[in-house]
Amino acid sequence: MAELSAQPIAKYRSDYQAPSYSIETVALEFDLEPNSTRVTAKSTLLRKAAQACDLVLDGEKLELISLKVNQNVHSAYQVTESQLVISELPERFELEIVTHINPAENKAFEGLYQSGDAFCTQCEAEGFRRITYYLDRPDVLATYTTKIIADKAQYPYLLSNGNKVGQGDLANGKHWVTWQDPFPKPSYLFALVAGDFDLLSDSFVTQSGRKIALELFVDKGNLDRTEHAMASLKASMEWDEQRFNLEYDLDIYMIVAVDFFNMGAMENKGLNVFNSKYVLANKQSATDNDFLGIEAVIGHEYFHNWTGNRITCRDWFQLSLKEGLTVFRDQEFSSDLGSRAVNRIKNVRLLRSHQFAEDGGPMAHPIRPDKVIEMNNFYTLTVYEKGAEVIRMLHTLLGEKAFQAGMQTYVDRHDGQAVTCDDFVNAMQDASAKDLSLFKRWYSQSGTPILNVDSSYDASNKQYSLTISQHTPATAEQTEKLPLHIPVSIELLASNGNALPLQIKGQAVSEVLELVEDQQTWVFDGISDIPTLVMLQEFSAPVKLDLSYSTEQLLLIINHASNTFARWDGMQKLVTAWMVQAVAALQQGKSLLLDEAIVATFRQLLEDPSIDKGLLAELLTISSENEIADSFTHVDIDAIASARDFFIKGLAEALAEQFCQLEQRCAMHDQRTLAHSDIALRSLRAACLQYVAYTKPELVSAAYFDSALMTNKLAAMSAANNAAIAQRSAMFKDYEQQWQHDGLVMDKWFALEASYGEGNSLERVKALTEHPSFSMENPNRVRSLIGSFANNTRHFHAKDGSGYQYLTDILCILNTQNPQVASRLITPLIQTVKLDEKRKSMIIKQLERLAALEDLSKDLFEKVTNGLQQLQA
Ligand code: B3K
Ligand code: ZN
Repeated sequence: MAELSAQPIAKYRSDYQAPSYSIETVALEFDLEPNSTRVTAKSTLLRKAAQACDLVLDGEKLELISLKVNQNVHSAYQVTESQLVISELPERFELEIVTHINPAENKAFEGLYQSGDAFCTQCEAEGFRRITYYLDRPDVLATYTTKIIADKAQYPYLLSNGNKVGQGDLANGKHWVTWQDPFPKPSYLFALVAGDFDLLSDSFVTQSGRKIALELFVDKGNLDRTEHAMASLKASMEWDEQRFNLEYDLDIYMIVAVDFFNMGAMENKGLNVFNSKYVLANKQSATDNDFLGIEAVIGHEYFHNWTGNRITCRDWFQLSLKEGLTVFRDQEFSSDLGSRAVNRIKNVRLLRSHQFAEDGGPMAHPIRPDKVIEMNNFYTLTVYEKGAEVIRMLHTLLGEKAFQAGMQTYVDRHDGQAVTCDDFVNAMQDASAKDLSLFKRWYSQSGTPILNVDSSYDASNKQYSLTISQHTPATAEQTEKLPLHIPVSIELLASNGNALPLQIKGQAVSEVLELVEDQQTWVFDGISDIPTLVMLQEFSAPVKLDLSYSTEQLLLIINHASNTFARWDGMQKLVTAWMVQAVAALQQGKSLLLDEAIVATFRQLLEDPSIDKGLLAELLTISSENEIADSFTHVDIDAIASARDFFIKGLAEALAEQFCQLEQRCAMHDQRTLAHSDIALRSLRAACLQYVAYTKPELVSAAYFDSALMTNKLAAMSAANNAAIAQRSAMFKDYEQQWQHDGLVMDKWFALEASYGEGNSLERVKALTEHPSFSMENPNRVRSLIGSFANNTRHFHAKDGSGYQYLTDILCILNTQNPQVASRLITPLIQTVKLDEKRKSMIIKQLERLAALEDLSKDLFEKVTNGLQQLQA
């Protein structure tokens, strides 16, 4: 590996130290100008350390103008690239710091920056230090007052956290507004927005009768796309009262949608800033999935007000304290409002296709990481999604009632504090009297456990003996693994499909078995028939199963399991088993055959009028290549893609009539509303179109041109893309013509273009970077085009290495401009340890190229270093 000049330094969870000073109040004043904004920060500080000591403040890309202590110019300080160290301080004092910053030049979208003509901020995790010198860590909680001064014509709205307490005009065409946030908060929750917007106003009356003003700010001309976001906000407020008994606290809740944003949204106190992707939607411009995504993200940020803002993290290693819990809450919100089964299936797909890969890759980490170089690299599927699974396991072990009692204890104990994951589990333990000491290992151990199952049936004694053992394979950063506390929810099916009652020694027992040792055995009695074991109902734990089923057993599960998720999972097992043997056949040069049992299963489902439409759509949606890859120790990109294509095409031909009929029926019954029953019909129609494209492509084209709904148009385009039908180009041209003025809507088009497998995908993507709707500066555009190309497995992993080289070229550009986005895009290049040696050596070359960059960002440094280490081991 190339020599690096200044190696970034890692931080360790075990090194935590309480801050030497606390900050009680902060008064900020911003004089906003694009190229030189003046920031005055007056804080009151109190030394916490026993002995006199320096005050070490964080600061990046700041120009220090002046520094005063108790109103006197103070000269005992030193400035470095990332710190301001102040000496000779009294125990309690007022500190005044004036800095200049340049929002217009800030393309990293952290700190204060410009999105279009507006100013906005992003401070989590460590962006506040780009605004002023501060103790930029989550365990320093202060109350903020923020005065914003700006040109009145250009920036009629000046917003910050809390309640508006004053405003006025100034002589020079400027005006000012002052905000006060009564709730002490860490700096990462600070926000400021200034600009000219369209405003949607509404209100919500809380359970205690307080009227909250709700304000949604969007770019001018976008009001017709705001209704759903506002409805979602109100639904979130109501749901959190009903299910969690948590009420909103300020008098106003504001959301601002911006076009330039590195992630989905941000939960700043009382003033959420959102990527416009998670606000703007109407039926012409957005799909049902967009609508559902908006509902989930609006909910997620709102739920943070309690799980994140009122109770926050002591240090960033505890991130899952707020994120895992809040994802669990938003998942429950979506499931209570929509289809629980479909939501569960989608969440499990995400875990299996991407989080499991993270566990197996070079950036593996526990949900509470131990070592971090760049905090932004740890907003991961592991911290968020696996973190939510850990909360869900607690919920499964405790049940809703005890879980809610635990939440109440957590809130009562820790409101207004910055706490740890242990504090959360302790609250759950104390409220439920359940011993969770072993359960805490989920927070410290990385990797996906594998459960091995052994069973036997004793017909004469009517006993069924079940032995489950667990082991977690070593991960890149942690070799020693211990047994975990795993809830395993099971069902036993008799051969007629009936559920057999579970009893041990004559006593009825819970369907949730608690595995706490390396291996445990349960002997169920009164089992009158040789049972089929349904494992992991509702995916009760984020684990893999080492358990093989006969086709007959899987069919019994698919048709009779009581748990809907388990039925879907049975189908996954059936299809995956076929894929595994198909890949082996291809590798041996044999031809493929789709067995009749599989075709018959699909036929029966397609012809079953009673089946839930949303579930059927999921059953018909074949796992992605990433999901399938998870079943292999060596990944053969080409064979997996060919097997998957063969399967879909084979099914399309064998059941052509059924798919066409069902597609037409869905179209006919759809009332075109956003009711969940209509959403289910459209998703089933979309699933059918994927197959119909191979046999009746004209129906796909009709679905596009005959519908005004974006959901149907996109379903048709996606089907046309995958089956590469002749009608594709007319549809794509039409879309481009209609939407080229609107980058957000064009993102869908860019994503499909980049995933298209026909012709030279790489050249097409390169050419599209010159498209008038594309911009390398906009994170959404980059993710849609470049990110989708990196998931177009056949072309990204082209044998000549051209895909790797291109992604690396792009990463070299983004490295300096927007390291956070670069660091997300690199994932498909580093999660590659299971690939063949030839590809791995080409990837190593590209990673070495990045490592040699003189100004390699901390973000990429951490991933490139770990990536190389795993690939070269
Ligand atoms: N808390 C933010 C994410 C911040 C990411 C910083 N790189 C959004 C969320 O999870 O709700
Ligand atoms: Zn969050």
